[in-house]
Amino acid sequence: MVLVVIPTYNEKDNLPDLVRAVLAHDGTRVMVVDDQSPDGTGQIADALAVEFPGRVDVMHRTGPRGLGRSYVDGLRRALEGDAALICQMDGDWSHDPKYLPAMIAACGTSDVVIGSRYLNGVSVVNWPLQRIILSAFANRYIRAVTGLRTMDCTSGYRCWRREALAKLPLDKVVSDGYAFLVEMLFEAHRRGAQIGEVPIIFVERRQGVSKLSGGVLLESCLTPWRLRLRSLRRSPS
Ligand SMILES: Nc1nc2c(ncn2[C@@H]2O[C@H](COP(=O)(O)OP(=O)(O)OP(=O)(O)O)[C@@H](O)[C@H]2O)c(=O)[nH]1
Ligand SMILES: [Mg+2]
Repeated sequence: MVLVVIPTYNEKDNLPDLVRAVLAHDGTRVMVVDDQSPDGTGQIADALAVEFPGRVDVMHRTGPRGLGRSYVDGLRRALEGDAALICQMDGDWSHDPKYLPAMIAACGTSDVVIGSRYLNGVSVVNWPLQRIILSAFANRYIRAVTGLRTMDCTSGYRCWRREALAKLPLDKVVSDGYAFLVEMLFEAHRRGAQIGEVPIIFVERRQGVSKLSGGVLLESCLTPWRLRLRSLRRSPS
């Protein structure tokens, strides 16, 4: 059984079709991790759970919201169940469920499989040029600093063998957002996990409003270099 964990915050227009598209693949289940979305996504998820008994589970988080936190809670709950494979997927259609079969198949030879935007050049639709450059740069930077060889370290579309996921110190992961994804991958790599990648075409969200800014990424990736540059410029002349 494959469990697909989908964190949501204000995805009411995306969730019903997305869940149906996931469940169209045999042997899949969905866990929605909602952070009390003001738009009522949580109730829509509950209705889907009624519509698909035993195949949709909903976690209503309370307390501080956050994507990283939601993943930690959702993946922990997922590990309590009996899924052999546990996937992570955004709820805004950027991660098309049509790639699930290829990712699931690749788990035959990898401990974790990334739905990768950067295997054949750049496969991103609807991103402004500066965001593509930023993301590509960030990935090179991450590879150089961490020793990871993965082409797309910041993709949130992933499929884990449960044993590989269970080895991660999920409760110790501190970062949120993209850094959370990199940290998870790095911890898996350190534990000897075989990391695979399957090409996907990433399409920027169809509906709704983005909640994560590229600024977060920009900041965490550029700051060390900016400081270095500044200290060079300010060296005594
Ligand atoms: N549970 C939960 N989910 C969140 C939160 N913030 C974002 N999400 C969900 O996480 C997924 C990714 O969020 P996005 O806002 O699309 O972030 P992104 O894809 O990095 O940014 P864009 O490219 O601008 O869409 C979506 O399914 C969101 O609904 C949060 O605080 N809590
Ligand atoms: Mg998105």
